[in-house]
Amino acid sequence: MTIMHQELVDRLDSDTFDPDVFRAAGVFVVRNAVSLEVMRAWQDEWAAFYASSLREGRDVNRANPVSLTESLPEKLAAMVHEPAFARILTQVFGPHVAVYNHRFVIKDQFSPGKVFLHQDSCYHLGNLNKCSIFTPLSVVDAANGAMSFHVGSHKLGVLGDAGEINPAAFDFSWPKITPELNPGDLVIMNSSLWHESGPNTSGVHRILADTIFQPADDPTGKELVCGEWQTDIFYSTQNHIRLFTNSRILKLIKYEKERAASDTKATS
Ligand SMILES: O=C(O)CCC(=O)C(=O)O
Ligand SMILES: [Fe+2]
Repeated sequence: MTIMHQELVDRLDSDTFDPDVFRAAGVFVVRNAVSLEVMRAWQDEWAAFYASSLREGRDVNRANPVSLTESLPEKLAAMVHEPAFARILTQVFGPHVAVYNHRFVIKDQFSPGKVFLHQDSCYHLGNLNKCSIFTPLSVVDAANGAMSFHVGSHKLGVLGDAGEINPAAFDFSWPKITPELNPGDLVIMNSSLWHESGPNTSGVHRILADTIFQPADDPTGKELVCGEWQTDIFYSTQNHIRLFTNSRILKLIKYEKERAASDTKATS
């Protein structure tokens, strides 16, 4: 039996993770999942890292300003091994789980803007069976740019291009939720789910870790979280353009080069 939309919205926010609700909703808010002691250690580490390496200015990624490019200190890189994640993930993926990517997405004075409506799967390599766990190290609310999730939208799968989704192009819509989060809460999201976020207007830093997990049989896995590796082959997702002899991106680069060359000719 399928669970109806309003019932799903009511059931996807709880102290207890429900894998059936997650499968139907594509998103689940787990309250009080990580102990405050663990959270405090991560927050202290973040505060020290921010003060020493980020506060005076940082290398903002032009394609995705909220995505932190600076490499994380060891304690924050090791967040992926928090047992609270494995307890949730084994209910989604089974006993063998690996990390696809671990990064921070932040809204401070250098990247306060909104993030357009999109899904993540179209940016991923390997198998499509992936999900993010968002871990708030700060309070997250509409005023500092909380994320919104379109409940159930993952059911459409991958939409065939990467970029801003036009919800008006569909003759149905999804309930949109914008959960307020406190440190200790987690959001788990199917990577095909549509999501977006508003600007940070309060100035209170919005700090989220975004860790993408997947079954351990995926050859793009970076680190094992629990169980055993289920693959003998691995490849790096770094600079994936190099994996093609010809592609959409390579064509765009070629056209861009040709255009720049003809612009130079025209002005000389
Ligand atoms: O930080 C946010 O609000 C969303 C970031 C995001 O969805 C992404 O980078 O894919
Ligand atoms: Fe995203």
